[in-house]
Amino acid sequence: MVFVNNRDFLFTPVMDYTIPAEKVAHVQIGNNAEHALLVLTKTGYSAIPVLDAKYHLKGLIGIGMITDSILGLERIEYEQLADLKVNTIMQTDLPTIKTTDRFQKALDLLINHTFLCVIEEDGKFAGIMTRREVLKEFKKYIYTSF
Ligand code: 4BW
Repeated sequence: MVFVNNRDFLFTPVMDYTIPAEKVAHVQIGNNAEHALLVLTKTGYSAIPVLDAKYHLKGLIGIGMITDSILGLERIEYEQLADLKVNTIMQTDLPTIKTTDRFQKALDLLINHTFLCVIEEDGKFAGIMTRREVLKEFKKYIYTSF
């Protein structure tokens, strides 16, 4: 991507920076917490999207949410993992951006969130935009502009 030396990049489409859905680790809403913990541990990510069978975004699940849900009074109750469904412990109030949004909106949100889920007009999950991808673009911009 080539930027001129002005603020044009703020208005570029978010899809230019989006990791496509097929490359994003996710779990299904009906999965149990044990499966989610397995995916999180194997991929090394601290949080990943939760999708339904039609690939619509439903929430986010993270290691902290899982641990918190099985925290007993004196110990972590691992035996509960198999019976807990992802939809009962996931985070549902999450910021999202649309495929038609501009970079500037995502940039503002990425200050407080490590990644943003990108959705199509009908709610279908299109991918994620991460701080890493944005920093990589900024680096390219700075190195080629000054
Ligand atoms: O497996 C990894 N590969 C790479 N290349 N980098 C990783 C990996 N795991 C972590 N990282 C790095 C990235 O720089 O650590 C940062 C924090 O990871 P996180 O949050 O706490 O697991 C990563 O920063 P990022 O690329 O800007 O990603 C921000 C967040 O986006 C991650 C994770 O929650 C989510 N994420 C990123 N790529 C993902 C993903 N979730 C699912 N699938 C993916 N492909």
